[in-house]
Amino acid sequence: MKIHDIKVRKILDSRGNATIEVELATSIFPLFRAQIPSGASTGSREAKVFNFSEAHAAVQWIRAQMKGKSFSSLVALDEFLLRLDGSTNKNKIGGNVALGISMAGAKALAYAKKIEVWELLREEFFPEKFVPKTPFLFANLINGGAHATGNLDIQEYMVVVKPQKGIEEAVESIVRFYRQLGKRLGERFQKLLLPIGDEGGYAAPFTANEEPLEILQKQIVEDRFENLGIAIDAAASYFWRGGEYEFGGQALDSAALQKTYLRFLQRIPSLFSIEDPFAEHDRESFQKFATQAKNVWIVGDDLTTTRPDLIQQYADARCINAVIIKPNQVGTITETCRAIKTARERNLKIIVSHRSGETDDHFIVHVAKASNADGVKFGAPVNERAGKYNELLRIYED
Ligand code: 2PG
Ligand code: MG
Repeated sequence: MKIHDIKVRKILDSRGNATIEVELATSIFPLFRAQIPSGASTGSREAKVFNFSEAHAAVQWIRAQMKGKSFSSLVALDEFLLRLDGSTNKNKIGGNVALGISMAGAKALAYAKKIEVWELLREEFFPEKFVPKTPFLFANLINGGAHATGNLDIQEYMVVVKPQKGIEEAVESIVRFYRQLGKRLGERFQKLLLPIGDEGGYAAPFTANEEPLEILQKQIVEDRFENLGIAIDAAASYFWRGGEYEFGGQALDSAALQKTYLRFLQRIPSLFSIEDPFAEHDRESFQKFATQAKNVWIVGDDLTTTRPDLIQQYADARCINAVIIKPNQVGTITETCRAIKTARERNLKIIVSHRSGETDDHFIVHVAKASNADGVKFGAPVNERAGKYNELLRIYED
């Protein structure tokens, strides 16, 4: 595949904020496009995000270097980009620009081979044999923290389907749960219309961080949802106030916050996974918590930012046993897949995730399928997020 031209345009994400779309013209006929999502609660070690004018300038320069070059694999294309950049955080070419070219390149290469994108990724990065699985479906149904107005410090309250009969049934139970939750919350807060957060989850006027957990647990039991669990993303860097955590209107030290989580785990039997329970620099608390909380997924996100070196470091220090994978945190699909491999070699659970500012591009579902991920994490199954569920239904169909 030979690169003829690269273009970047300004588009909107699901929050109505500007993001970019990269368009690749190659020796293969159609144009290949990739859209880049954006985060609200970002880890400090994520790849640099260029604004549109920076992205435009970067693309002019990259185009001059890549025009007329041929690539027969995604690794070769991404390695070329990595050499052009030469930094750890895509300072020079921008993580969003690099990812756009990488994703559009993957689409072009798959098209040329007449295969699906996930098949291309599997061939290049995950050729080993495995028993294919339907991933756990993490759906963020109650939004707090940086994703909503309201009093919740915890950013995400997720319901998790552990599929038993395949993808269609899994998606169907999320939809049913979401609708019934809306009804329950409407009655509880006596509102016809509930406020909605950035990821389509409800953002009702809860008064305590524990309240949504109790409501979700109650609904699982009373409405007899089988195979459902609960997960939270604390995104704790966002309530860290230089020395203490501001949580539920109180200033807590790390030990007190840890105790709070242990109490949640004891009182909410379906809760099995906690993402970013502590701020990204609070490594010791992750370690202590991991020894105390048994059979719990302790998930790194802002902590690890999809970087193979950080995943290795925190897995080896036993801070985490699961990891969030978001391609735009690191900046190319090759690095994303290497991050997954690093995590898998250390027996971490792998959850491929969307961002709070999403686009129509469903590439992450292909990353999940190619790598046989343990979980996928999306928002509520409505509006702009429905497309991710639809891509799941398509490519995980039996
Ligand atoms: C997270 C994500 C996705 P953001 O923290 O896990 O839900 O949020 O994209 O704002 O970083
Ligand atoms: Mg997170």
